[in-house]
Amino acid sequence: MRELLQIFPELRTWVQTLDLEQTHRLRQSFEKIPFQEWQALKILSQQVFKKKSLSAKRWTQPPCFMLQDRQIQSTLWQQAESRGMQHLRHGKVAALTVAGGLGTRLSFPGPKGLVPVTPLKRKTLFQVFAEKLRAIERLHGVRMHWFIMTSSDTHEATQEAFQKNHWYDTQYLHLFQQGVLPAFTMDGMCLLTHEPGVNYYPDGHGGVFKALVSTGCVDKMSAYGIETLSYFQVDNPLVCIGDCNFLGLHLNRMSDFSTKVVTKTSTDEKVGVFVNKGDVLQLMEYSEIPGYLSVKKTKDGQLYFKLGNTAMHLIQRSFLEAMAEKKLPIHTTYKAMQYWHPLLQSHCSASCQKLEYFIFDALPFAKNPLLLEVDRKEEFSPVKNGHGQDSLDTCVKDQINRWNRWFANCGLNVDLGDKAINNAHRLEISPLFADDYVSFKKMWNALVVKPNCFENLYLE
Ligand code: UD2
Repeated sequence: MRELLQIFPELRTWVQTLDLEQTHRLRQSFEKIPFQEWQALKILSQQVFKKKSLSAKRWTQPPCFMLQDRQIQSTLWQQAESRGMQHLRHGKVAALTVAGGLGTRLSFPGPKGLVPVTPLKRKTLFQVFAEKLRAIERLHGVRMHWFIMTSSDTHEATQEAFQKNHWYDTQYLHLFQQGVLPAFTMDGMCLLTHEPGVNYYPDGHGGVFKALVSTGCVDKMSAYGIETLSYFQVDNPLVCIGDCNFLGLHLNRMSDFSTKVVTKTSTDEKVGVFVNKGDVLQLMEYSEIPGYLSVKKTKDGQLYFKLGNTAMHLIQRSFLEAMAEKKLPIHTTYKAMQYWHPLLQSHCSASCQKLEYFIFDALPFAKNPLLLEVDRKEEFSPVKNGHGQDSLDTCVKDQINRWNRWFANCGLNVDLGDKAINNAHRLEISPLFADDYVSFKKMWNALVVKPNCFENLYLE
């Protein structure tokens, strides 16, 4: 404890009140993190609100395969699809979901993956993803391994839910826990528990690299012959997990790390944006980009930095492995947290410093990173907030709109009028029936008996 008290002298008085067993427990708790790392974290925690000087003068718009390029470069687009399909059908692709977050912002008591999101069947996000993966098996004749990163907050409940509901074949399901980081008060004291011990928190989705290696998941991927991971966040039920066009472009580019982007809807949309710093592609998180850059416009009045991060990536396994050795920057966010105050000898709640790694800080190390613009209406409607933007309401409405559009594109008269769009319980199409318009059209046309009423229609 002596060295630790050199880093945290504010604990000295309190530690003297502890008996041998308590002191041993506290030391063990601190030893989860190497001593050198504690020194670095302490220094970081004392740089509160120190804005990093961002020299943005060489920041430019990065190249991106935009929606209109699908027509302009249609041969490339089709060739990419067949290459991606081969890769997927040879079992070289697995799914990787980051699901360490709770549904707190939705006032949901458990893991976000257990939030019911579909309009009629109230399927959870995990069930929707499982059906998407089973649909890939039906379409391509290949069973996809699914790696799910959980955290100390979500692991048990997630594991229990999959065991109870049998959403996915356990032989192809791999849950692994991410690492942890401490948190600090605004004056640099690490948050403790009354046990006594250190309060640890999930280390951010950037913890995925180390966690995949330390839990042996990367070795499993290698043994299964998996070369590419289709990475997505647990909050977006519109994700297209087995996107062959995206896969083909990623492979053609020989990219380590590719991302789907959507054009930002407004300057205050809470998505990070891609920038080129010199010729290095990086992501500026919405909470960290300087205000004047987030509102910068082009001559024709469009946002200059408009390519929003959907957090849908294709990542090479070899790159995941390499990144586990790298030191990623630690990001600090400020949030109300509970902790035991050793000097006041009481429980406190105050705004504290939460530390996280971000996966997209791996971008500067990635070879040939690719950006692909996608249609937000078809692929991106995350559930983050209780109300307003990116809420359960907007997500249910976007799912209904998407399915109505498929019917309308097939020339079916589904004029459900405004009532339907506002009434979120009108129809639902399981990914097992179709997970995109092309397969919907094929499946619908193949239906011998076609339902003629869409009220509460469910197709599976
Ligand atoms: C994220 C991106 C934002 C944009 C948006 C798209 C960050 C910091 N911001 O915003 O730029 O791409 O998504 O929807 O990523 N998670 C873990 N473990 C952790 C922390 C998070 O698994 O320790 C997961 C969490 O379950 C969620 C995802 O990562 O699915 C992103 O969570 P967030 O709340 O950190 O970021 P968010 O959604 O505000």
